[in-house]
Amino acid sequence: MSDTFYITTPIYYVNDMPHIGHIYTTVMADAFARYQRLKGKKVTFLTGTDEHGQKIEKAASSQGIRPIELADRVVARYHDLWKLLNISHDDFIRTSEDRHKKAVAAIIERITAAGDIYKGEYEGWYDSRDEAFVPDSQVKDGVDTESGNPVERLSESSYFFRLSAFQDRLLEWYRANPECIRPKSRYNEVLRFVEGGLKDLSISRTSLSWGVPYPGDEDHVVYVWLDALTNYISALGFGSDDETRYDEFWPASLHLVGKDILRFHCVYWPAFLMSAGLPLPDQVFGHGWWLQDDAKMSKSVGNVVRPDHLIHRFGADALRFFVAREMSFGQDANFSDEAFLERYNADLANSLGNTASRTTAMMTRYLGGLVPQPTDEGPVPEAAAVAVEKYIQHMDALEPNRALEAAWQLLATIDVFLQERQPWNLAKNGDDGKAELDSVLYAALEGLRIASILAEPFIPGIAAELRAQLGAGELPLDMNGATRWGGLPAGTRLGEAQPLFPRVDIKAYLKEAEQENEKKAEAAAIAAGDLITIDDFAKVKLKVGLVKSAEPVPKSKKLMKVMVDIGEGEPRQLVAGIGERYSPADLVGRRIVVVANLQPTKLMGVESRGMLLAASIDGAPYLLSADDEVPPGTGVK
Ligand code: ME8
Repeated sequence: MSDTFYITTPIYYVNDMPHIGHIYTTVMADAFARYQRLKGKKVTFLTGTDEHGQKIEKAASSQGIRPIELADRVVARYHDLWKLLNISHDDFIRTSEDRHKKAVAAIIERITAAGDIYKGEYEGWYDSRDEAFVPDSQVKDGVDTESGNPVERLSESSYFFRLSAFQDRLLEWYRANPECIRPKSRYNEVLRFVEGGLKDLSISRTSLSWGVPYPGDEDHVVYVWLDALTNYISALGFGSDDETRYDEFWPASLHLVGKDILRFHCVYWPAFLMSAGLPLPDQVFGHGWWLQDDAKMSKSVGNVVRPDHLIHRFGADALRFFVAREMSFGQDANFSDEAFLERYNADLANSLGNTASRTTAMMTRYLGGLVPQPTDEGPVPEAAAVAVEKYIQHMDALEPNRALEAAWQLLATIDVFLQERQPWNLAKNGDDGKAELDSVLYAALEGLRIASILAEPFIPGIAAELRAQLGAGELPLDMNGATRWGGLPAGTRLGEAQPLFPRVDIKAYLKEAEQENEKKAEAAAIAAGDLITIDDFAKVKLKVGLVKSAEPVPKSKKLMKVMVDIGEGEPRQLVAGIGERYSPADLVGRRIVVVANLQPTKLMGVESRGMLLAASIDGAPYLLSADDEVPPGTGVK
């Protein structure tokens, strides 16, 4: 078995800010990378950004900046986010880097030499306003359904990759390597697709300038997928003067991707590599989709998705844990605050946090914080051995949620064991209870130490904190440390105890989340341009009016009939809901502000030909007034 492990995430587009989906893939890749390091593998973990193409060019121009400026901005966001989430990538590749361009040129040279590239005409739907081709799937009745622009059938010169010639070789590869695509359902999907036949692939554009220049033909740039997929070898120095890392780490052990881009990774990429005479990746895993309820529903309690907020409030590890534990790897899952909070309280605050804090508190109280010498640790060593074995099996089989389940079974065993043995009672029995007390607390400590190793790939920050609290901070951190019971030496002094995950009041949190979300929605509506123009405002004719007379509308508590001089000769009759705060005597002689061009209406059978303006405090009206020197009928702007 190889002693290296090379894992990659997709490189993310820079026309969009990172969101929960990008976080998910990267966190899972990080967990696998960390796990392989614990096993002693030499790991390279790569992530990065996909910066070329029309979408990015367009997004940049709509913001009035150059594509590279947009890319720099979004890349900075990714760097910050990965730091915040404790992502342990070894490299970050950007397709705008020279090392990448060199690798793209090198792979194209090899594919060309193999005779798999020819020049032809690419025909498609062209949007002349945006100066770009639009995918067939996006066109309906001669219109681009995304931009609304008209499109026309056009063709341009393009280089093509002879993908059609690779059908048999690809099918052979899939059949000889039934694990090369996972999960199984996706393997079958890809197989069916390729069995259906393959079309040659356009790999260059002349209608685009933001891309890797096509080697030897400056009219063309390399079209997106050949450019993007090559990142996996360009980061290893392929095509550079020094290919040692490429030689050491290629082929990749695992390309982790979302199911949306499986086909590119399982059809195009292996075909490019075959043509170039390069080894194929060991495995591509297409994970499922995080779903969230639509924006409207997200306002309702429990469906507010706010990863930034969750990280800020509960810490990176809580979010990392949730996404890893909640989603069955490979399937879709729904993201909701409610599910997050429930798991947080049950698995983190309770199973992990509470078991740890009870153990360390008893250690301090009964044993002065010094790790005791055990004699009989009960069922915990066996439970630990089982948990570790299952954990390793599931991690190796890419079932991270099940690996976590196994680790948490160990925590449950410790919890039940403490309940049964009741160290608080043993402590009361003086010397008689001492040997058992020592053993029980040792078992809990050692079980927690092992659990902290299993948890490390998923919650590295808290796992380190827990190890420090257990006095295990200096012990080597690797899987051997998990498989060996008794790693925590007697006499070790425990670190300072701190709560790991304080419990959350779910109801209060959700209420607060909902309120914040409403505020955000309002702000977003304003930001999105839900503003009125000065012309909109000018439609409302406001005038200063002098109240001539006022009387209550019969049978109404609130309504008042008011006659107002607004400079029209005859006073206007208005009906206003101000009777509870103002009497007729308060009103007569007052200068108020009136909406003069409101459609007339009837209130309690009385005609009202306008509206007066009042501030409203909890529904109670406070009239707006004008200074005495303003003549009735003066316009208000
Ligand atoms: O496709 N649930 O970049 P991209 C789970 N640049 N994962 C999700 C997700 C969701 N709702 N949304 C996104 C690209 N993802 C290309 C890739 S690779 C050579 C080029 C994750 O920014 C998932 O991993 O659109 C998906 O494959 C990826 O983000 C797409 O990121």
